[in-house]
Amino acid sequence: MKTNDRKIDYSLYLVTDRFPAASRSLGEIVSEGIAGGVTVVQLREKNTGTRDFLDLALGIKQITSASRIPLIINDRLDIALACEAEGVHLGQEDMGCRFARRIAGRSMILGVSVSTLDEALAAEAEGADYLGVGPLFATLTKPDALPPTGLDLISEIRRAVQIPLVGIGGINSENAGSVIRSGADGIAVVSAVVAQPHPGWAAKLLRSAIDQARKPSSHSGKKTPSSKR
Ligand code: TZP
Ligand code: MG
Repeated sequence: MKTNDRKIDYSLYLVTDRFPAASRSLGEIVSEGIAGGVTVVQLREKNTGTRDFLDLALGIKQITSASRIPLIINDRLDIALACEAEGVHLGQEDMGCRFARRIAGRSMILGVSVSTLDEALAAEAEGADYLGVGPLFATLTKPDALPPTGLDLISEIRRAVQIPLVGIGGINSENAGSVIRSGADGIAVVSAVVAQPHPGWAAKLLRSAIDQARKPSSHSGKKTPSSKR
């Protein structure tokens, strides 16, 4: 299937991390998260050897495929291709989008992390399918994260690019609505699902915050910064 030809629902984008998951398997967390309303899963492994990463990816792919949820692999285009993931997510220090596209072909979803308007414009020009914008708020999950950008960055990028935007960094059910109201198509979370005792319930709470924020009445008279797609 050419995943890129169908519209991806970026509403609740789960990024995995084994550290806050404690003793729970990522498979359990992903399954429960999907049952609670996760719409995209990104497998993010920073310290895992290639063979183990691929094994894990193949296992998670079975879970996401069964629910028709796109799987995105962080950093590693080779792993994404090998496990037939729907996409790969690239940081500013990973392979540039233009080159990734040459290898990956048209059908693979390419996501790029951005922390500035210039990075967003460059990624869109290079053919990114969506942008991860942040860190919006302080986060303990990514020790090398840049200082929080705040929500203005989302609004600024929303006005300048047409591809979907996913806010990331320190997002929870309390602030998720503000991210959506600032113009994001979705929220990406690690600890707000992975570190929770009940990931499915945590996902449900986030989904209801997103749904609530999309209701016109929740903008208290403010115009919705609408996506130009
Ligand atoms: N990229 C920017 S912030 C971040 C990543 C992977 C970590 C987000 O984790 P959390 O727990 O949702 O703040
Ligand atoms: Mg990266």
